[in-house]
Amino acid sequence: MIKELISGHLVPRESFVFGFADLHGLLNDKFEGYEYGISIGKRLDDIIVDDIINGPTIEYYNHYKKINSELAEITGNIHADLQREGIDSLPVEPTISTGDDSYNEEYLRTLTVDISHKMVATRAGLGWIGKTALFISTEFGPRLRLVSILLRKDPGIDSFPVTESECGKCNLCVVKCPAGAANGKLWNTGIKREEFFDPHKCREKCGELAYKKLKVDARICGLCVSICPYGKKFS
Ligand code: B12
Repeated sequence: MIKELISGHLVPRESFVFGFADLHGLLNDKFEGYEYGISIGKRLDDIIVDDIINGPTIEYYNHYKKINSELAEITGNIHADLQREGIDSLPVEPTISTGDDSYNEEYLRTLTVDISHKMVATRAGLGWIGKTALFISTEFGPRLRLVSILLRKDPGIDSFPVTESECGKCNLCVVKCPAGAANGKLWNTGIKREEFFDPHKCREKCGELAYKKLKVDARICGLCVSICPYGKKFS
């Protein structure tokens, strides 16, 4: 029943992936009682992503802002439908913005928010984490934006969590990263982000490129998204 309810909001259906995650022991106390999640990913436009191979473009910047609002609207609508069915849920924003209270010193120090959409996605069995810390979906590679909805009750999990990387020896994103943020180590659920990827180096370079190329105050690059062969495979 929940599957049909969600599917009804994902139009066109082929541009989306979704799955259910068991999050026991993975969320902090703020989310007490929420032990499950829905992960939703919306495919990015291939022409726009192919075009950022030499740096961010204004089309990419506008595209990701548009998908963020679309995903926020979709999760809001799913949440409302679930409430009507008596199912308690909590939609999580696609990203944070400068106007957000969580955009504070703690965030700037850790570059970590309360809910990692990538973690919900791996738990939902939708893919793994690549060498530049992107979520690589089995359907669209890293060419997607993610969002999550937390639930108190099991929605009917029918997949297995992914626990390790499938990037193997591929190092294309590591070499292409203009920040030199990754060291090539493979991800698994026991490794911390900082052991294979420096988010501060990435953020600094994203800010630099956004200003230089687009004259905007934003953190945007996307070269790792564009170069990944898993994404290209489907374009
Ligand atoms: C902080 C942040 C950044 C920071 C830091 C990036 C980073 N890689 O950590 C900065 C500003 C640099 C950044 C940049 C970008 N970001 Co950003 N960012 C976020 C944000 C807001 C929070 C992520 C966070 O809290 N990280 C903390 C760490 C600890 O968690 P994590 O990296 O999400 O996931 C780790 C753990 O969860 C763990 N893990 C995964 N599964 C499991 C399972 C278990 C059991 C355990 C224990 C652990 C575990 O492995 C992961 C890697 O170490 C998310 C939105 C969100 N709420 O998730 C978007 C998000 C990660 N960003 C995204 C994107 C697209 C980008 C950019 C490409 C932006 C751009 N347009 O150019 C760049 C490229 C970044 C890159 N190569 O990673 C997408 C990623 C999509 C994808 N395919 O992966 C997200 C999910 C936004 C979205 N709604 O889609 N970002």
